Amino acid sequence: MSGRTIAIGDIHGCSKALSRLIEEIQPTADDMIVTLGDYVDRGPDSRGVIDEMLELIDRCELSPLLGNHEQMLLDAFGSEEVLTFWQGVGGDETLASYGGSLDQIPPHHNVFFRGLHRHYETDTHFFVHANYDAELSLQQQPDHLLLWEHIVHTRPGRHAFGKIAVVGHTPQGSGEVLDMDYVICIDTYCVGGAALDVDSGQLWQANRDGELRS
Ligand SMILES: [Mn+2]
Repeated sequence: MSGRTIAIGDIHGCSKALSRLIEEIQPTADDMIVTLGDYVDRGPDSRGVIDEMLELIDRCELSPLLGNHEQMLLDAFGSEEVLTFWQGVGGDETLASYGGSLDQIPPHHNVFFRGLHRHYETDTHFFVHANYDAELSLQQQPDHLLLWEHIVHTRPGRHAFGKIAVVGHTPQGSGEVLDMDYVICIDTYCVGGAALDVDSGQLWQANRDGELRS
C-alpha cells in the first residue's frame, strides 16, 4: 500500500476534534487510519463520533480498535453492575448522546462496536489501545493489558518482534505525545484529539472545540 498510516488517539465523544483532524488529514482511499479506541464517553457527542467513524469507512482504509470504554458499553448490555460502573466513568454522557438509554443505540452503531479489532500491525509498527506484554504475540495479549493497564503503571518492554508500539489510553497531562523510542502514546485527551502519521512523524492535534493546536 502506498498511502499513509495514521493513528488517531482517544477521542472520547469530542466529535468536533475528530472532524477537525479528518479535515486536516484529508484521508484518501490509499491511506490507512488506525483509531486506537475510546471513541465514546465523557465528551458531549459520542453518537456523532461514531457517525464520523462510519463515514470514514467509505473514504479510506480504516482499522478501528477496541478501547476499554467500548468494552464497558458492550458489557453493559448484559450486566446492571457494569452499566452502573460505566455510567460513572463517562457512560452517562454517551447514553445522553443517544437519547438516554442503551436501547436507543442504533443497530448499525452496535454492529460497529461489536466489530472493533484488538490490534493492528504494519511492517514497522503495531497498534493496541492501552498496553501489551512484550513476550506475547498480538493474538495472545490479555484483556487487562490490552484494554486497561496504563503504561506508566506497567511500563512495557520493547516487543520481541522489534516493531514500534503505538498506543492510547494513558492520558498525557502535558498535552504532548509520549515518545519512548519503541512505544509512542498519543492519548493527549486534555487537548481533545491527536493524529500521528507514524512514518513521517507528522502530528495533528485539535481541542474539543475543534481548534487546531499550534
Ligand atoms: Mn482507554
